[in-house]
Parts: sequence; C-alpha cells; structure tokens
Amino acid sequence: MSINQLALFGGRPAFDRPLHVGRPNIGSRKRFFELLEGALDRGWLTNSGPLVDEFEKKVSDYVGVKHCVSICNATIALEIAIRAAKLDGEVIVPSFTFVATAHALQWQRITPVFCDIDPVTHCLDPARVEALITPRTTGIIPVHLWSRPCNVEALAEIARRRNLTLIYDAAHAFGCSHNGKMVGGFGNAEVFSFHATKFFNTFEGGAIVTNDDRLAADVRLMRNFGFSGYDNVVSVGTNGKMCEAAAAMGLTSLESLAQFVETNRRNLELYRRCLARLPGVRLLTFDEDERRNYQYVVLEIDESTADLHRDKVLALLQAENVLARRYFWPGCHRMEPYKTLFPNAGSLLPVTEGVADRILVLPTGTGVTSQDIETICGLIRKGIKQSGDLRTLQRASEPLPR
Ligand code: T4K
Repeated sequence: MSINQLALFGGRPAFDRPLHVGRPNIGSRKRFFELLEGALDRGWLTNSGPLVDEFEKKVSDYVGVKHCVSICNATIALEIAIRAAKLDGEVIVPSFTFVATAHALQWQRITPVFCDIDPVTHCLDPARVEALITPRTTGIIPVHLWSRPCNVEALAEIARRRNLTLIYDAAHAFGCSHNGKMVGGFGNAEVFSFHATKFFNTFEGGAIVTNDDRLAADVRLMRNFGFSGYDNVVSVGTNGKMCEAAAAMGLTSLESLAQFVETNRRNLELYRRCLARLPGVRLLTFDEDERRNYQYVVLEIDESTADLHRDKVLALLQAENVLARRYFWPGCHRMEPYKTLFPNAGSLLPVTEGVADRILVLPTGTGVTSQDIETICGLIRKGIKQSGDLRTLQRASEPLPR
C-alpha cells in the first residue's frame, strides 16, 4: 500500500457531512431575532445605532479599556488604526499570520518587513525585531497568534526605546489575558476580529480598542468618512462602520461567550487525551492560569518522527470529510505581492518556514461533538501508524549494508 492510499480507509468517508474548521458558534436565535426586530422597528440599521453603541460599551467594559470602536471587519480596522497612528515607511510584522496583517500595510503603500517567530509561541520573536529596525521603521504590528499573547513586555520595551508605535493584531485573542490583564489594553491599540470563523462573531466585524483618547477620536472619525457632524468633514476617512445586524449578533454572542470558551476548552482537552503519546504529533498548549478562548486546535506534526508529512495527514482527513486547515501556510512572504517584492525573505524566516510546514488546524467549536473528535483522532492515529508500519517494512526490505 502506498502512503497516498492511506486516505482511503474504507469505501465511504468517516463523516457524511463536512466538518469544517471555522464553523461559527451561534448563540440564542431567539435573542438575536428579538434584537434584530428592534432594529427593524426603529428603522435604524447602521451609522451608530443603539445596538452598536451598546455593543461597544459592553466590549470595552469586558476588556477593561477606555475605548472600543467597532468596525465592519478586522482588516479595515487594522487599516484605520495604521492610518490614524500615522504609520508610514516600514512596519515590522510576522509573516506567519493571516495575509490581512500584511495587506493592511501594503494597501496603504507601507512596506511590511517580515520578522521571524518564536518556535514555541509562534508569535513575533522580539529578539529578531531589533535587527530589522531602520530609519524608515515607524511601527510594529505583532499578532497574538492562536490566542496566546505575544511577549508584550519585550515588545513594549523595544517600541519605547526605539520610539515606535505598537499596534497588536489581536484577531485571535478576544477574551484572553496576559498576567491577568485582558488583551486589548496592550500597545497603542489592539484590533479584534469578530469574523464568522472566530469563536465569537458578529457575522463580519472587528474593533479597535485603545486607552488613547486622541487615537480613539481619530479612528472614530476615519471610520465614518471623516465626518465630525452633519456636513462637516475634518479628515480623510472611509466607511468602516459596523451595522446594527452585526451588533445584534455581537450582543447575542456576548451572552454565550463563556459557554463557547468552555466548549472549546473541553474539545481541546479531549483532543489532547485522544492524541496523547502519538510520535511526532504535538498539540499546542495553553497557560491554564490565563484566560484563553481555545478557538484554534493546533497540531504540529514533525515528519521525521511521525513518518508522515502534515500534508498527507491533511489529505487523509479531507478524504474523510474533515476539512482541517494548514493555517498559515505558506507564510505571507510566499504569497503575492510579497514573494515578488521580497524574493529572498525566506532566508531570514527559517522558523516561520519550518512551523508553516508542520501546522494543521483541526475543527472545534459548538458544532463538533466528542464523538467527532474521537473519530478525527482515530483517523490521525491510524494514518500515522500505517505510515510508520510501511516505513518499517520498506526499511526491512532494503538490502543489508555490506
Ligand atoms: N489578522 C489575523 C491574524 C486573522 O486571522 C484575520 C482573519 C484577520 C487579521 C482579518 O480579520 P477579518 O478582516 O476577517 O475580520 C478565514 C477568515 O475569513 C478570516 O477572518 C480569518 N482570519 C482566517 C484565519 O480564516 P479563510 O480564507 O480561511 O476563510 P474560508 O472562507 O476558507 O473559511 C474558513 C473555514 O470556515 C472553512 O472551513 C469554512 C468555514 N466557514 C466559514 C464561514 C465564513 C463556515 O463554516 N461558516 C462560515 O460562515 O479565512
């Protein structure tokens, strides 16, 4: 049997429905429709409606920051935050992130300078940031990847000493803490994503959170075309507003947030038990003393020990209707326009390239049952065992060295 045939354990796939990574968590439909009815009755659907105001107040209270400015999605939120903070020239970012982090800069003709990551946390490695700072550098945009906060102390120290603006891409880290302080209060500003695929969603949506009064005022203006009142435009702006339907979903999701986190935590725990002691396979760990949302179940597969490359495991799972994802392969620096602009970037990103080659993200959330997880883990175990047996057979059939 070849390794490619491993994907075909039986005639029919293990799941008769696709099991997606990124399946939305949906709270009380009754509550959502009530809120939506209210908006329809009021005839106020967007442009700073009461649901958006309430959502922003609840998010800023929950996170413990002075200002929450809701935005139509996190990509536009990053763009607005970058512009309001007057970044230009070069900005240091990880390449191991969703491409939106880099695009938010490139879109504004700011050069993203890709920095390598820490092999354990997968977040920007502060030790590598300093060497990339040039006279053109104006800021750093680290990403709290997989909901685990970056080394915020080291990054704050570099930013302070080198006079750089620090904006966190916190798309993965809503509801998380570092040393007991909620993510949202670090750096000059942080940006959350409330996209459908995040554990907490507003369909599409995001927010800029900050304790900086001036920055908050500026992003509010920019989110609404630069209007400071009727007929009075005081700056360049865009349309980054969240609508009432999205805020209704956000308010509904907030009421179920604790349940979403608990479901994700339980799922992760079960994955951990079911994948224990599997050679070459490591599940990402989380600091249990801190608040986490556990929204990504991240598997690192080391081919040299597992005898099976991550892509084979992916193919095997896909054939069984498990739509796992290899986030964030191949890294932004290997996507356009960056791979043309910076063809040699990979040579400075050895950790990124290695991690991007090993990561597999598995389904979790309220739509995944314990039985689903046991079956998924069984498939992974079986694939790795069969591959190991095959390699052993191959080695045994090799001629003995003379
Ligand atoms: N920074 C970081 C670090 C991010 O991860 C992201 C977004 C951003 C910034 C930008 O945030 P936003 O501007 O999006 O607010 C998905 C999401 O679209 C994206 O929001 C997310 N990160 C990224 C990690 O994942 P794709 O290209 O993988 O999307 P797609 O369409 O392939 O869907 C992903 C999975 O989710 C599929 O298995 C299908 C499933 N899905 C998706 C949707 C939309 C559902 O089951 N139901 C749904 O409604 O980017």
